[in-house]
Amino acid sequence: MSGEEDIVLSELNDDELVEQMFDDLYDGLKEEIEEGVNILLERGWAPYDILTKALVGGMTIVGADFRDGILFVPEVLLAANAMKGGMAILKPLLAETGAPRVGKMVIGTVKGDIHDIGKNLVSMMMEGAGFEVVDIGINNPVENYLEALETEQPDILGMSALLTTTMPYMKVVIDTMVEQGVRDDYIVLVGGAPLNEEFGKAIGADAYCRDAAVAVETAKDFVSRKHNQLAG
Ligand code: B1M
Repeated sequence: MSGEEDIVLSELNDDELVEQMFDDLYDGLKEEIEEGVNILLERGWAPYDILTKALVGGMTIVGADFRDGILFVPEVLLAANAMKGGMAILKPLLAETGAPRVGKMVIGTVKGDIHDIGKNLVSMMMEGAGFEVVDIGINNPVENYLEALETEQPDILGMSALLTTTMPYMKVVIDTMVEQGVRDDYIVLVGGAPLNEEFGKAIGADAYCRDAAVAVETAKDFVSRKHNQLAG
């Protein structure tokens, strides 16, 4: 361990630096993660590559050890905090593409669930692709979703859930939209690690999105179809 204190991030080559960032994320070292992100940017890495290869890559390792009981909630919170530090640097860069507004999305994590990293990533990528995003945060009861839809009038409703115990709540939201006669006014996209395509279909969503990149592609696809329908 003692040797690690001497590591100078800027002296590592790209592969070594990404490896080191995995370790730093694991150890919840926010400042080191921010420094690593800045170094990769200076070296000409695309913001999206830094996000997926260094940050999401590192979080995957954290997730596996959390599952296996090697890491516990406090450590994972620190890792999440370090990841957010890196994401904050990348956010404006991902949004900087100057793409014209292609649509609007309201997104939130469902009731009982406080995981927000994946949702935040989806929001960032959607903004980068030219969508206006209204993020209603975590732990949202159905009322919050309905209120945001009414106020914001988006094209898309996005819902995120990371727990097998909270994902069924997405159906509560969709069923309530059906009851109130507003389901077909919106494109409903759902995502989160425990979901799959079958689940998305079963609860009546328009699509399940495996990751943030798929969310962007799916959103673009549905919005252009909606606009074509309106034009026709
Ligand atoms: Co939690 N947690 N956690 N956790 N946590 C998981 C989800 C878990 C799989 C870990 C494990 O056991 N391996 C497990 C769930 C098991 C299950 O349900 N079967 C779990 C558990 C059990 C818990 C607690 C119950 C632990 C406890 O207290 N005993 C507790 C629950 C709290 C609650 O919500 N009520 C809990 C707490 C926490 C922390 C607070 C410590 C922290 C969250 C911090 C935060 O988010 N601010 C945390 C974390 C960090 C994780 C893991 C390690 C990482 C999640 C993450 O951020 N991944 C996670 C393990 C894992 O998933 N491998 C785990 C990175 C992120 C980029 O990926 O979120 O999948 P993801 O998002 C992706 C896609 O899924 C998709 O795009 C994203 C980007 O590509 N996507 C969407 C997500 N949402 C979308 C919405 C869309 C479209 C795509 O809408 C259009």
